[in-house]
This record gives sequence, C-alpha cells and structure tokens, in this order.
Amino acid sequence: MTENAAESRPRPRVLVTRRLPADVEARLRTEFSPLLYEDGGPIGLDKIAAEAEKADALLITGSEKMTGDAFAALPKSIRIVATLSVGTDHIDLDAARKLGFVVTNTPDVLTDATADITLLVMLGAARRAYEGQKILREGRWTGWAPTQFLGTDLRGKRLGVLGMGRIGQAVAARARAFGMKIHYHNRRPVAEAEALAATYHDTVESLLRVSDVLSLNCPGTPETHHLINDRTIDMMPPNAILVNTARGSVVDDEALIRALKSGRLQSAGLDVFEGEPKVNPGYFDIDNCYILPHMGSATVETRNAMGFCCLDNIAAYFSGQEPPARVA
Ligand code: 8YV
Repeated sequence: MTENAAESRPRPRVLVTRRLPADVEARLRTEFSPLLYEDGGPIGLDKIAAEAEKADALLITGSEKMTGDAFAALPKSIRIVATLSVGTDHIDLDAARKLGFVVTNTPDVLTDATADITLLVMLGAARRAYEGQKILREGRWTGWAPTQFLGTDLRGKRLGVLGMGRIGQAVAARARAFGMKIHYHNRRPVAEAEALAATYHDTVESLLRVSDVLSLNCPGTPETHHLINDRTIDMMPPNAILVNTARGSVVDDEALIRALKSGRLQSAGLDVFEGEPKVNPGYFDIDNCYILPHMGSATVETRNAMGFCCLDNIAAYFSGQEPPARVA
C-alpha cells in the first residue's frame, strides 16, 4: 500500500478500558480514533458491550474477564481484542476463535521487568526485608546487632524454576549472577537451559524436592490451579522459599499461609494473588512474606512497550497484516 492510501484509510476506532501511560495515549490519539475513559476505569463488561458499537478494536487489560458470554455480547464492529498483558488467563481464547475475534497479547516486552521483580521478592523473602522495613518505619529499631534479621544467602542455593518460558529463563539468568544453581520443570526441555547450566526435571514433584527456592513462572491455567498446596509444599526441602510472580491461582493461599505460620516454609515472596485485587488477609498477619500488589511489569519503559505492542498489533490487523503477537 502507498503512503497516501495508508493516510486515506479511516483510523481504527479503539475502545480502551483503562487509562494508559501518557506516551501510549499520545500515540493512540495520533494514529487511531480512541475512546478513552477519563476516570481510569476499569469499565464493566456491560459498558464495554454498549460502547463497543462505536469501535473497531478493543484494548483491554488483565482486569477485564473476557468470558465466552463477554465475547458473545460484543457488537460485530469489533474485530480484534488486544490485551495489555502477556497472560491470557482472563480471556476465553476458544470462544474468541469460535466467534471470529482476533486476540493479541504483549509477549517479550515485559520479560525483563517481571524477572527483575522476581529477584526483588526473592531477595525480600530471603533477607527478611519486610521485617526490617516495618521495625525501622515504626521507630522500633534499637540498633545493629550480630544476630538481628538473619536471613538466607541465595548463593549456593538451588533455584527451581517452574515454567521455563521467556520469564523463567530471564529469572534463571539473573539468579545465576547471584550464585544460584538452576533446576527447572517445563513441559519439554528447552535449548536455552544449556547456557544456564540448568538441570531439567520431567515432573513437578522432582523439581520441588530440590528447590531451596521455588520460582513460579508458569501460566495460570486449569492444570496449574493450586499446583502449590499442602501436598506439594510438603515435598520441598526444609526452610524452602516460595516465589510467585506468575499467577495467584497457582497457589492455594490457605496452604501457603499454614506453611509460613508453622515454619514448614521459611518465607515467601509474592507479587500476585488469587482473586486480585482481594488478597487473603492471612498474609497480612505474618512477617515472613514479602508481598507486592502485582507490580511485575510496572515500569514506565515496560508499560509503554506493552501499550505500543497492543497498538502495533491493532495497526497490523487493520492494514491487512498478521498481528505479530496474535494468540487467537
Ligand atoms: C500486567 C501481567 O501488568 O502481563 C501480564 O500477564 O501479569 C502484568 O504484568 C497485568 O496483567 C495488567 O494487564
């Protein structure tokens, strides 16, 4: 297509369910006809269905649950749904395919930020960062002492990576720099594991038995729902640390809280929770968990890149090309 033809084509109308970073909204206004909700959203599914009549594309986030019914309620004008997330557990992809919607996500661009925050919560859990912060902020610190706040070194510990995709590999690479030995479980061994000197385990159970620190980096699916429970926690070495920056649904919160309270697990570092934004209040009463409110991809650079990725996918679709991050 010539530049002139591209210029004369009507701009795709994009219904955006949440406020996005300024640079992303600026590009939306320049290259698309956006419908933006100034109050920051999230707008409910009823409103999406009603407003979507005026749009050709829908830009959603992980907060919008796109069930089969939600897709069925969308008007025919909508051709593509772009989610500002790599995870697609909030989207019924089969229903989207059956009903003829294209769906895209945002892979790659959030790998580093999510791997970074995994090391943050891992260190926070291993080094008792919450306890230190709390005592300091409450004015209760009486001074340095040789036996105070003693945590655990990461160096020499075995890191079990459950789910050796892009983020799992980036976590492993960082953990190697901290002197950890990498073990992993994945549906299949991955070629990249060799450069990480990572040992493959063909079952989850085998991985759990060697994981001094376990990092969950698998998607939230029916198969991984409550994969971490009383039974599987019991397979882990004494004093193990659990880290979850993937999806809250992978962990049975009650089982984890029990294990943290009893000392079966040393500590946990969590960035995600089942049923967000609700969080099991049991986590608030214990000191040996370092918790963050789903901040894995929350950097300016990464959220911009995620937004641009959504826009690239929508633009590709409406210029007759295959969207680069198409998942349905
Ligand atoms: C997103 C995430 O920020 O991309 C994902 O799958 O979990 C987060 O990094 C969140 O889903 C917002 O849509």
